[in-house]
Amino acid sequence: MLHRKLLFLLLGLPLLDFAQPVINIIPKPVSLQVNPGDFTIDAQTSINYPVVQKKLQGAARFLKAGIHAVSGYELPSNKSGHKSIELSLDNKSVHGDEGYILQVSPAGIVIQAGTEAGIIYGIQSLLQTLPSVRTNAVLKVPAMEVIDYPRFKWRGMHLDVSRHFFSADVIKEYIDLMASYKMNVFHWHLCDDQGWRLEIKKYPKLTTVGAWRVERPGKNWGDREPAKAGEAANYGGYYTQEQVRDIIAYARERNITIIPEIEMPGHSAAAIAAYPQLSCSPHPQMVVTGGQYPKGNQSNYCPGNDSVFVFLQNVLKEVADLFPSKYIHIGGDEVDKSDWKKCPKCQARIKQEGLKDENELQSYLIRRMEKYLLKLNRKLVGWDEILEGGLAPEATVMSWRGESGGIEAAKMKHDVIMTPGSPCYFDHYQAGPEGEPLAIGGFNTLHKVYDYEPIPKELNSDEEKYVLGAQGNVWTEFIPVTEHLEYMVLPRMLALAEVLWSPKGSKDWEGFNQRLQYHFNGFDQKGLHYCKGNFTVNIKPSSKDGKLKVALTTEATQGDIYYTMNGKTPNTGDHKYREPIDIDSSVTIKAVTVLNGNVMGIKPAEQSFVMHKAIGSNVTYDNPVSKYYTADGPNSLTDGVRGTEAVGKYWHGFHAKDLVATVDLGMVKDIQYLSLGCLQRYRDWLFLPQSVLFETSVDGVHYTALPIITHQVSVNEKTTVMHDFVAQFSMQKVRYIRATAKSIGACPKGHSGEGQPAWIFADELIVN
Ligand code: TNX
Repeated sequence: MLHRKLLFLLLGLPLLDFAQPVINIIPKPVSLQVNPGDFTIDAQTSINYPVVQKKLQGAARFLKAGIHAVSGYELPSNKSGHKSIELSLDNKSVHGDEGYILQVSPAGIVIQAGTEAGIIYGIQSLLQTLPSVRTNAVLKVPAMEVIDYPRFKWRGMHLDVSRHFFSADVIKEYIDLMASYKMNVFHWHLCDDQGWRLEIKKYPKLTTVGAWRVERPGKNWGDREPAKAGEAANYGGYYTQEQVRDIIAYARERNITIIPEIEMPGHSAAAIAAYPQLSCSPHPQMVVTGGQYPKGNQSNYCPGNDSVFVFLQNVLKEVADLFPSKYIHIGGDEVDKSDWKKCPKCQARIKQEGLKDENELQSYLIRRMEKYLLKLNRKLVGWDEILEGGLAPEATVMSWRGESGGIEAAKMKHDVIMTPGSPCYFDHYQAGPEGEPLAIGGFNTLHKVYDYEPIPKELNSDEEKYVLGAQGNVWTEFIPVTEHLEYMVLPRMLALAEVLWSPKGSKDWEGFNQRLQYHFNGFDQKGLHYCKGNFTVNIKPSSKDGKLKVALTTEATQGDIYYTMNGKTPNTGDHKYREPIDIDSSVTIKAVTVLNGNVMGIKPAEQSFVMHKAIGSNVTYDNPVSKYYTADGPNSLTDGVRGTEAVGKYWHGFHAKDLVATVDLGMVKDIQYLSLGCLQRYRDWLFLPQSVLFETSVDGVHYTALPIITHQVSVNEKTTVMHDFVAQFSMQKVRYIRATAKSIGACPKGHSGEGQPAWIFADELIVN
């Protein structure tokens, strides 16, 4: 831009602004051409469609409501004598079932498609050129021609309403959000161990009993102790069939198909609480309160029992009567089959049907369900565990434990929906994770989602057609409220929408970032919660020639990074980051991204460095460090980079064992200070060691022990504690240091891992 201006000034030519209006449509259209001029929608603009095309009434209503929401206008329909927005189903050249053409010129707007769905998508694109909320702005739409259609036909979002319940209104909000970004499948996870959420007329107890559980306010999922006999249930809810019908109609108007999931044979403890005779050993049980299951709790239906099949078929019949979708999801994941091993009825079934084992018993159940669903003219979808023990003949597989289940199924010529935990689980962290609300774990950033390619390399061109698309999954163990739900979905769903809609070759992270700003603005105006986490600064240390440097980067392609080295919260008055920073003394770096004068991200990134006499020294361990927590390499204890509040960063983890580390300083040095930093984080099973012993040596053979160091932090302390075990002594000559951190052994009484091995997390071993 500057160059052009300079050129014009030098040539003495008038300065013309050729800047084109920016169109921010997400997902990016297949083809978008901006033309000169624009069209203004005013209160008289008429929404026109051929009267014979009755199907367009819904779309016209949808457009009218969309314009009303941002302007207050009540646009007339089919009124002559004024400029118009024409909707038309006549165009046969539009691509596919969901494609559309949107033409805007100063004379008017035309949206053409082969189907009502395409018209809806044309409208969604049009709405994304307008303000997001009611303003007094002139509704000026840039002249353009958009030709658009999706890459995949399954563009899904899932929502678990069992672990936490969300009202019918929230479901509609979720559907609206999906529809804005042209997602078209809503996978509704309606039941699980912690609550049954769908009214079934034939089995009223599913909701009078199964929809309600004892709440443990303020307790994290894994810490919620099971319900005691007689305790009153006080959390829950369900959808009546009438509400469901209303939601289905609402979704249909937005081209969203709802796929209901009725989990079986596992994850069914809520149904069993309502009807204990459905399990292998019927005895009363209460709906599960969270991540802890009381002893003897039954989560599985008994496939040895014929009346279980009667029940499941009756339920599926009502579900199929209610939901018009071709697909019905029957779950099938994570079945602990040990109860079946002990159950005489299950064992008799295995014998009688000539099954090999309990895996085949699960397949037997799934196949029977598939047969029944086919009779109802429906198709079965299940999680990838339905592959174990043999796949039902026409089943569609949802691949969640990575992509291998999906690959296997596609090679067997079965349809597949990709939803691998990484990056399709939107219950995982997306930023920090420091500063983010507590999540189940994992780390799926916006960029990671944007980079996702649903067709695995392992599939050839014949096989890849079995990949119908992909889906973002939102499990809600850690997501109790709507604001949090919005935050987990926004903006990752927008990235997935672009992955699933836009042509593979047109991916454009930079452009996506730019377009995203319009949508962030809209979320702000609508009061929607979202994560600005891709602006969080990543502080990345690296050492070169024994010198420590740090690079500051962000996923977001916009904004400038500012940082401090004096402990203060950074802002635009501080250092602007230009190149990697040399670290030559102990310091804490804090950094933020600033865009248009606003500090972005969720929390300033922060990293401490500590310079000491063991930097770069080799560390050897008597008990190996866990392969899951290797930090940034074998010498993490002596790299000068301190562990942070995030478990994954710079800590070495030891499971069920003491930490015994020997550091070789390479030469004899004068020292008078030793410390070992450790982390306690109750909910992650990390506990401070009960004590730390330092021993020093000159020759690596004869060691002298310093006094044992203990601490005062309770094992029941639930807030995160970073504690340094410090020894100070008169100057000694030392080359070798041995640190022994004694594990507490097992997780304490009352902890969700009571009696099971605790972890030690350590960093840094400071020598001075
Ligand atoms: C695994 S994904 C599950 C769910 C949990 C989820 C948490 C799947 C088929 N089963 O029951 O909610 O992990 O991320």
